[in-house]
Amino acid sequence: MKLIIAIVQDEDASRLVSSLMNDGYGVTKLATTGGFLRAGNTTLLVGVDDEKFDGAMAVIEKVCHSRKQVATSPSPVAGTTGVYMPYPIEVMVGGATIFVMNVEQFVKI
Ligand code: 2BA
Repeated sequence: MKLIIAIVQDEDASRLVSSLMNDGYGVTKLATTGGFLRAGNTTLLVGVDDEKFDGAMAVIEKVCHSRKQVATSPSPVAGTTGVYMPYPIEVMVGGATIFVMNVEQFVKI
């Protein structure tokens, strides 16, 4: 058995949960925040039997899209003023950031 930890954009999360559930996967949804953008994203925990792993990954790949987002970054100190001026930078986020772990034990009591 494997545990898929998938960090996805909020825009994709609802459809992804529905698609996984419809295909018979168990899903836990967590509200999370990205360290770089400091913006909300969604982390899904999906425990899957080995033979269903590829199917789950295919669903994630199908549903999650990459998008441009604008982050604000501080500029170098402007001249002699000592003032940092924020300026926008564009980053490409997603489709999904995925960690896969082997599950030693799965217990439901
Ligand atoms: P954030 O940390 O908010 O990052 C959002 C996007 O900003 C990233 O998209 C990437 O395109 C860009 N980015 C992140 N760190 C950067 C940096 N130091 N310099 C320049 N650009 C940077 P994704 O790579 O698709 O990541 C989406 C979200 O997945 C991340 O949101 C974070 O919540 C999570 N994530 C990504 N890599 C991770 C990792 N190694 N460990 C834990 N979480 C991770």
